[in-house]
Amino acid sequence: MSTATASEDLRDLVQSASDSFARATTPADLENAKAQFLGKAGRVTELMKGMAALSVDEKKTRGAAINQAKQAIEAALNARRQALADAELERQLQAEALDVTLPGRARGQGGLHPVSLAWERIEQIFGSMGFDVGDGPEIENDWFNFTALNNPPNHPARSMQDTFYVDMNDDEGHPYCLRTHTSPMQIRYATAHAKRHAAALAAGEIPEVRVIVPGRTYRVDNDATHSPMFHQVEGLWLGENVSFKDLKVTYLNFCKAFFETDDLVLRFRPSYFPFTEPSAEIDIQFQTGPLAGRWLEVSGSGQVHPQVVRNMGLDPERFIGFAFGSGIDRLAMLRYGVNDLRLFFEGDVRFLSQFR
Ligand code: 2U9
Repeated sequence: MSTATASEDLRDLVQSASDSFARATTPADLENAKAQFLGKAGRVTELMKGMAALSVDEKKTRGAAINQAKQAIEAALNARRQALADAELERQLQAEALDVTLPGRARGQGGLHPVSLAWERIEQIFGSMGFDVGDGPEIENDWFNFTALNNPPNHPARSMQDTFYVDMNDDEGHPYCLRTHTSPMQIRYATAHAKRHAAALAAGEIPEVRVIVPGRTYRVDNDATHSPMFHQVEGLWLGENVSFKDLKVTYLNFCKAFFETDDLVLRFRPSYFPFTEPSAEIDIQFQTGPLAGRWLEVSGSGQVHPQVVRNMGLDPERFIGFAFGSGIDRLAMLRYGVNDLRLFFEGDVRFLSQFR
């Protein structure tokens, strides 16, 4: 074999390796191609083995030439590896590319539920008249939900028909229930403020209790005007000389602010509640607008029963005042012109989106 032929051979080998590497389009292809040339049974190893029969001088020249070819093949391999890695990176960048010129995906705008809107307005309006806002448990015991509020032991309100009972008894052996009104919280509120009251009394003052309690309440009831879960706001104002006149002024001012009109009148109709004496239903009549001329019942009310004042740990000879209870859902229906209570609880976006 002449030297010229031998080095031509090697050039062909390098060329053939480069071509083979160029045809590889994945790293796996490329590793296979590498094995054919640089592997244990590869063409370069074969050439090395073929040197066994050569003379020492020939081995030197031939060995150096093969080494040179091997280095060229390795350089071609590395270049191809780099090219494939670059291409892969480019492919990933393309796949993950963001088109910042695309229009954004619109997110539907949410809003408060009409009952929440009414609830917030109620807190704001009574807050401006000096009322604190109370908040308490929705699962109550018999004392706070019934007894403290002067409900006789066999009062129908306690019956299974009206009240959701919880399968667990309190210390007195009475079952817990879902509160049927927010009044139990007024009892809790007054009890929690007993120290403040005692301190004021010791200083020769009569402290006030002036609080509203908005919240969820529960009764076994379900039709167009009743829902098993509904919302109430109850107010309580006790002091030295808080009278029915204060009730009338307070509730009238509330209505004017809540309904955003001065064109309305109130009417008090005698009624009965165990926790108030005397008691009255409050009706309102708008003088203008779509509801004008009709008497609409909006609240129960009354002077707090002396026994209930006593049950709050206060002396009924010193503390007198009024309480009222209104349905927030009903107030919201009147305020926003909704004719079916059930619309509030169905979660239909077509209905709810009208209030945002
Ligand atoms: C205490 C003492 C008395 C709250 C009152 C009513 C009258 C009343 C109903 C109206 C519609 C409930 O949502 S409704 O079904 N409520 O008629 N509530 S007086 O009286 C109290 C509250 C707390 C300590």
